[in-house]
This record gives sequence, C-alpha cells and structure tokens, in this order.
Amino acid sequence: MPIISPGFHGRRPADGKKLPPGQYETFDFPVLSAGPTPHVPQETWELAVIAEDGRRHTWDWAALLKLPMETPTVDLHCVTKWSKYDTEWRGVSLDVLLEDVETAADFALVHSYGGYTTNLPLEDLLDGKAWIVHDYDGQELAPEHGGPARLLVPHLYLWKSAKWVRAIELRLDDEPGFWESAGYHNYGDPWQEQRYRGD
Ligand SMILES: Nc1nc2c(c(=O)[nH]1)N[C@H]1C(S)=C(S)[C@@H](COP(=O)(O)O)O[C@H]1N2
Ligand SMILES: [Mo]
Repeated sequence: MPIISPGFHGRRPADGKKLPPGQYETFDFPVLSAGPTPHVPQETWELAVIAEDGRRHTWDWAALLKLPMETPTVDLHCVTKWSKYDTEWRGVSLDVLLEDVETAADFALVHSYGGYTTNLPLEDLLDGKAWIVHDYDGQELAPEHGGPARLLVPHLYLWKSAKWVRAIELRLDDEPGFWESAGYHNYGDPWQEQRYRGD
C-alpha cells in the first residue's frame, strides 16, 4: 500500500499556495458550458439587478464601463477537479452594483443569457468577494469563457461564476439554480470539498 500522509493533495502551486482537497493544478483554461455559447453583442447587452419588490436597476455596456474597475488576481477551482492559479481579470465589484439597491434579501439567483442559473447567499457577492468581469488576461473576455461579461466568485466552485450574466435576482428565499437542482452542493466551498448534495 502506498504511504500517503493525511492532507497530501499532490503538487503545490509554485508560489507555495495550497490546493483545495481533491484538486490538481492546470495551466490551460478549460471551457465548461452546459449548452452552446450564446451570442450577446455588447450593443444589446444589459445587466439587471432585480430586488425582491421587482424594482430593476439596469446597466447597458456603456454604463458598465463608466463604473470603477478593479483588477482582481484570483485562483479558480472547478468541481471537475482542476484549479487554475493567479488568473487576472478586470471588472466591477458587486459592492458597486449593489450600493444603491435597497433590499432585505438574503439570497441571489443569478441568470445568464442562454438560460443557465446559479444561486448563492447574497453576502457571498459582497465585501470584495465577487465581480462582473469583462476582461481576462489583458484581453476582452472570449465568448466561450462568458463574454461579454461573466460573474466571478472565486471563493466558491466555478459553476457559481455564471458566464454571460444577464440578471441578479435578489430573493428572500433560496432557489436552487441549474447545477444545484441537478445534485451539486447548494453552497460549493472548495476548501470544504462541497461538490455534491450531502458533501
Ligand atoms: N452561463 C453559464 N455559466 C457557467 C456555466 C454554464 O454552463 N453556463 N458553466 C459553469 C461551470 S460548471 C464552470 S466550471 C465554469 C467554467 O468556466 P470556463 O468555461 O470559463 O472555464 O463556468 C460556469 N458558468
Ligand atoms: Mo464546473
């Protein structure tokens, strides 16, 4: 029997950071989409934040670009076990988009062009933990990776980072999204290895 010490998860990324349990490091950028890539021109793109009372706050492409931008460098962890370290993005913090939204909601259901959805607690979108990004590695975000814009929530498994994001619905109750309804974990913390329901 091979001797493997507890907590050994294979190679460590070069900068000495740990990998979450069960993950391996990859250097390419796999594409994982549940359906075809929707074509969303910047000219017709719109992002809506919809409060629980139905009030909509919307941004078109020009309005998005006028907001203060951040350049997060983050690690990505996909439930299919690849992790990609030190990815560089450019986009708007959800703190900025939610600043003027009056809400008593505890949950968010994120909607994408093409019909994909994913849910998470609203607090996981706040306090510098999530962005709407439109630029990856110094280039406009490619359509297969979610361009024109995607949600980026790097502290949760990557299925929560909805590509082609269209709306963030704020809710008083928690409504499971696409993968969450199909048996994935409702929360999806990679450090707790919350891959599937019951983990
Ligand atoms: N709209 C949409 N967003 C999505 C998905 C999808 O199928 N549709 N797949 C999710 C999953 S499971 C993963 S792992 C990541 C993959 O992002 P990537 O293709 O840029 O690597 O996007 C997430 N966001
Ligand atoms: Mo995924």
